[in-house]
Amino acid sequence: MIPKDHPRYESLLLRARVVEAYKKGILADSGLIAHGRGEAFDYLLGEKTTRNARKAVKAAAAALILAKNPVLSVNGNTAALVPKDIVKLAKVLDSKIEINLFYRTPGRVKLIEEVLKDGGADNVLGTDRDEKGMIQGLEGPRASASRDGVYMADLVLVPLEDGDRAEALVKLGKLLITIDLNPLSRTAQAASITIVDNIVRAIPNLIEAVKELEGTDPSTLHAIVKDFNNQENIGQSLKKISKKHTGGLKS
Ligand code: PTJ
Repeated sequence: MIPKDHPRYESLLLRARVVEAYKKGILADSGLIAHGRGEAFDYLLGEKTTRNARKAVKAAAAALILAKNPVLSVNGNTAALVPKDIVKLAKVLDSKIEINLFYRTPGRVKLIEEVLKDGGADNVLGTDRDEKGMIQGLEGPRASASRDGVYMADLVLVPLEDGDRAEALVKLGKLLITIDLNPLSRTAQAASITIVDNIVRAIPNLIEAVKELEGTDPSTLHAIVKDFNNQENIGQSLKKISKKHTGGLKS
């Protein structure tokens, strides 16, 4: 039981959730390590959504609304932390959800499918029942994607993604949106839109942004996407970290 007045209450609550998901078999053991890395960056960023993360969310929402065939990719960490919100986002966008695991096992796929269905998903792609397409440049189970999902998608939202697969998806011409607390990760650098924020804040913010932008004319949406500069936005996250911890000293 975590005391509510603990200064790191929220952070400890998330830790407890990933540990529980690991014990249930939803989260990969490496998912715990990945979470720790994310936690460190979240701490450095002040554990709040920054102004530049909000900008990235707005651009991501506009791109998701414009996409013809968007797919939300779900891994163990996403299923552990935001299963219901992912389903909500898929519903407001009318998009598909696909399980894509780096450490793929039939058992984890089944458990994550159950978690998403319990969260309200009607259809979940990426299970072993799907017809598969192979993503060029990758090997092993990581290379396969659902033919009706990521393989055919024009836009993929891949939170907490491994760098190799992110780069391979970009090479296939897909618009890649990621959520990654590490602004320097290969995935953050490869994506067209990187939301440098904790997934537990980014997905609810995306739902709100999609609702706000719904009904906006496509030319305005295109302009929002075009005006967004990912490198500049990532640079602002890095500046935020250094300012926060050096009092803004210039070196
Ligand atoms: O469930 P699987 O088998 O698909 O495996 C998932 C992991 C995350 C283990 C796998 O994809 C992996 O090894 O990823 P990486 O390369 O460690 O990248 C994860 C990235 O997510 C890192 O840059 C972390 O900083 C970031 N991260 C971790 N927790 C969060 C996060 N970003 C946003 N919100 C978080 N809560």
